[in-house]
Amino acid sequence: MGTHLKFTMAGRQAVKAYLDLMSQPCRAVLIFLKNNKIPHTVEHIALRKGQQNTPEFTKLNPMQKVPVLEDNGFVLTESDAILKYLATVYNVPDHWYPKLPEKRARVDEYTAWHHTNTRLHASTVFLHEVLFPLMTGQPTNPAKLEKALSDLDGTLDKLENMFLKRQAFLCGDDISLADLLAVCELMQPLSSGRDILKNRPKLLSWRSRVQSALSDSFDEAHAIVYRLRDNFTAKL
Ligand SMILES: N[C@@H](CCC(=O)N[C@@H](CS)C(=O)NCC(=O)O)C(=O)O
Repeated sequence: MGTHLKFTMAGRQAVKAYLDLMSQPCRAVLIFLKNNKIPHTVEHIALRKGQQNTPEFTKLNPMQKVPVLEDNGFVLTESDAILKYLATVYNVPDHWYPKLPEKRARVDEYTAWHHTNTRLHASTVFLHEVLFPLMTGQPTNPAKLEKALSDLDGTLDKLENMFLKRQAFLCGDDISLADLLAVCELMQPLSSGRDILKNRPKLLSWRSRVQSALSDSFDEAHAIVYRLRDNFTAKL
């Protein structure tokens, strides 16, 4: 560790995050660490090089997935759990993961739903349009993309008509972990130049609010998505 060793004012050692910024949940973790000035170091795990499958990384996370957080020997996987752990251990503003049971339950309600809805459907669009063609050299399968887009539409409807129906952010009047996890997923299809929120004014203004609440850390973490988009659209 040596020069990487850092201590917070409370005497905590800097946490170590294993990340690949092409991964949506990894971006959420990095944005949260930066935004809340939580002392951390980043270990880059390049998924495209299969670095998640090395014996060393497999020992850390037998699931062979990122993100992983290491805090003084305590190893934690799953972005949702990582964010909630960080919010609980560090003195972050309450709006991220409110202590009031009803407010906290609203965040938990969204994050429980998130993985099989927002994450599943936005990432399926990305897989069909960007990742599979890159990996196989085969063009996008239009029928599969169509189905993925239609599933995603159902999720976007629910985000607008349920979560954002009466409030500025997904779980209340201020930004929470829910918005962070959601925005990172909804940005992923932009890698091909596809802005899935284009015709959705309610979600577009939500994204602007989230983006301004996150300030520079949002664009820094998404630089890789913007680069991919620029390369992808230049080829068209
Ligand atoms: N539910 C997990 C998902 C983790 C996950 O699927 N990570 C992907 C990148 S987004 C990964 O590491 N994939 C590598 C692989 O499957 O080989 C979370 O939210 O942290």
